[in-house]
Amino acid sequence: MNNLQKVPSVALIIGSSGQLGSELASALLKERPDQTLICSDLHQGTAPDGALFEALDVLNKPRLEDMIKRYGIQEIYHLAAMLSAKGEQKPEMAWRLNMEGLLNVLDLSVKHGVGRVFWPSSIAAFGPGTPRDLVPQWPVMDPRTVYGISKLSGELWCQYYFQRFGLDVRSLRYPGIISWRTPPGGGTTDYAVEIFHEALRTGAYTSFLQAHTRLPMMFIDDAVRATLELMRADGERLSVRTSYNITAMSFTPSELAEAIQSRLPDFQIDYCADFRQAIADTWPAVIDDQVARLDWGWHHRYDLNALVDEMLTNLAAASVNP
Ligand code: AKB
Repeated sequence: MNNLQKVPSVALIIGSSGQLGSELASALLKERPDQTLICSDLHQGTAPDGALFEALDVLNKPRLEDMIKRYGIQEIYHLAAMLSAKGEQKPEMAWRLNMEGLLNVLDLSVKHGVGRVFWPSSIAAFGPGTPRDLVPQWPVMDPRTVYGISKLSGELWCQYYFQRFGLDVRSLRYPGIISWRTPPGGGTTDYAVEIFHEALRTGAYTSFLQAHTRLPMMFIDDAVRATLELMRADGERLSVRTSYNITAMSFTPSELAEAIQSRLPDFQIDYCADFRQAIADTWPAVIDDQVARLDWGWHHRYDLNALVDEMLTNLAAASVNP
């Protein structure tokens, strides 16, 4: 079987207007230009050339079912979720969207024979009982946010659907994702994107996390590539059916600011921690992703310096040619 034949020809992204979904759509089309790709999000949005767009609330199960049947969906990327910081402000809504949305996707995938499902977990699934440094694949997991609880529960549901119904559902525990095209929305790691916009716009940034808060992070290109590599990996090689640890780098706001200052010497940072500090304090600093490296060959390409170069170069170019 050649590589193209391994890629399903009808795929659905749920949450395609978000930080990851928007870039994943382009990557999927590049991988298989002749596929039918349906992008969907809560509100009417756009899809890259070659893809279709349908408005979809993942909590509307009949509508999701209709789309799966109508298009003959073979692969689903279910990315719609409420992130950690926003979830603490709307806990009931976060739980409902994150859990009921996932259960709708899992249930309908079994019912209609969807071949493969991707669902993202997060470092938010860890908690204060998890080792802070070099978190192994199977540590204590005691999340303290609604988002984190939904991620841990979701991981177990994914494993349950795999074991009980044979649904080929795959998952990654993303660290903070840093992108320049589409911003994140409502996370604790969002400072690491905002800082670049403000560095170029005003030359100064006030971080909502303290200077020495170290968190795991990844550049968007690595996150998209990891997703596709996991989805194309031989299922026999996957020893984890909850969610794989993956990482690329860990840094603090002050280390990120220094890296920006080495390119923009006038850049100023100060610190005014808000409620997101308490969330970050329950998350680990460094992740051990050797199981992903062994099982399906994961390796990151972007370290802190490469990330800062990409962000500043691309954001500066985008502000000249919006
Ligand atoms: C968040 O900060 O909530 C997300 C995440 C780490 O899952 N970026």
